[in-house]
Amino acid sequence: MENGHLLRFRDIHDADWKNTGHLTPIEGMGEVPFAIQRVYYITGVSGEASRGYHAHKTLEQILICLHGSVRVRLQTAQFEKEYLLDDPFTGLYVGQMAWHEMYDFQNEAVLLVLASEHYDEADYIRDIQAFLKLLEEAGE
Ligand code: T46
Repeated sequence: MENGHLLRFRDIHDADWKNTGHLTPIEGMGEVPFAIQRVYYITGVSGEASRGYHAHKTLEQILICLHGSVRVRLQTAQFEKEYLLDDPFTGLYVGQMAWHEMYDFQNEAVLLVLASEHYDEADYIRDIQAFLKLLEEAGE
């Protein structure tokens, strides 16, 4: 799957959905193209704050905004793009070598992340210059 790909998840509901709501199933190696090894979520971020500012060497992740909204900037060898995540039925694929920044958290945003590996600080590239150098060395 390409960095920046937007996945659309199922919205299971009945005719009385305004009362009974929605159910969205997500299975590893199903809707998500990897076995899910870790789940975490980010809450309580103010609209002025931002997070991320790193890339991963091998990790694959899907970002889903369950409540509120958040903007995500992705930078890869191929493109630089901003995404607005504002519904629980859309997932943003962030794979290897994608610099990502999350900002403009609104309306008590809840950002859920499904990850392909357990947490490993050695997989992070936290220095933008080092990230750009790696892209250059890879000839991308
Ligand atoms: C991404 C966004 C959405 C852990 O101990 N376990 C974990 O699973 C994670 C993700 C983090 N941590 C520790 C490591 C740091 O001491 O929590 C602290 C903050 O982690 P990080 O700098 O990774 O947080 P964010 O919000 O900047 O970024 C994270 C993911 O790393 C990132 O890939 O997509 O959330």
